[in-house]
Amino acid sequence: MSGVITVVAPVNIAVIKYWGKRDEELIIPLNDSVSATLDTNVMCAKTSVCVSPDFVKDEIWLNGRKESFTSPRLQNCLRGIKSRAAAERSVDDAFLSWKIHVCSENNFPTAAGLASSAAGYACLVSALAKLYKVKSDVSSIARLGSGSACRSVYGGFVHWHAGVKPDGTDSIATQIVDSSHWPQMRALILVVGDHRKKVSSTKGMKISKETSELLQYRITKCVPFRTEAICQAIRDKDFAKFAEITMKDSNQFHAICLDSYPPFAYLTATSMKIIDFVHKYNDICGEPRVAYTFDAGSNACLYLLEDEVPKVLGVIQSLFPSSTPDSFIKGLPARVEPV
Ligand code: 2P0
Repeated sequence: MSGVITVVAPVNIAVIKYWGKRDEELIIPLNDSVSATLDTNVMCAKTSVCVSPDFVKDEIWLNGRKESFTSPRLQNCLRGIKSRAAAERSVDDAFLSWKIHVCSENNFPTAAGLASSAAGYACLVSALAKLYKVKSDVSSIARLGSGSACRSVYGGFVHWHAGVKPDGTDSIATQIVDSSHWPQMRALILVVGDHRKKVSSTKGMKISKETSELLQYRITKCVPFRTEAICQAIRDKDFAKFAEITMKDSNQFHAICLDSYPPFAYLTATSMKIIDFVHKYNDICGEPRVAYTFDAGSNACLYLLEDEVPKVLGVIQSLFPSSTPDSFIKGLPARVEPV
């Protein structure tokens, strides 16, 4: 049996959202996106892999439950890594032919808009890359598992380039800056609900692509400029600019969900209360000090600088008296690291 390889990978939270696919099967997006990868010890997936000539079939356990290995996304990731390993001649043919056992777990709710698939597939592909000694960039392989997973392969702030090639080989993630670049940056996740979302991201993107005129406007007229501007704001550590673009992009993504036909909504009354609070807080400060962003779920991610955290937490606790320490998850940009 090979040694057991264990890797942890954190979630990433997009500030320029990925929404819509150019190619459904290869998971190639319609637009570029930008995210921050959170700290490994707050919200992460942990995956162990090993191969053996004694294993009779490929098997996977997710959060302690045995699952089917037949998922095309899972198969594509394994095939992608193995063919890369064969091209790089990093392991011998016998090793490549052995069956694999995978064991993966999350330390946060699955499928509630908390980017569980991003961390899960980034972790799986990073673990496989280590097992098969693949040295080249594997973000395009993580992408085959779940689009946003390609961004969790790197730490710090990350840019996923949509690419133009039909085979998706240029649809890869690159690091904008590493986690040491903006050490004051914090992400605060406000857990509004951990129920499973009604419309999956995959299904929602498909409906939006087919029906939303706003989506067409967004990918041509907004995202290219916003992406360039937010990358610059990150390099310049210009929080006000970063916050404005982040909030506008989240709002536009949720507007597209409503512009889809039939429409769907991920934001709840509590999410809207958080949006109102952030704008009032920023108005009182006279400049953006906090930015909200919401993925395909009701949970908020607030980006803010370290100094602001105690003040913001105090106001949130008074606005939501029933909140407990478990309602908050604090993180900061970090790297993917093997344990
Ligand atoms: C993002 N989301 O950029 C956006 C914002 C949700 C809203 O990436 O179909 O789970 O597996 O590629 O990656 C969620 O989409 O979807 C997502 P698939 P994925 O983070």
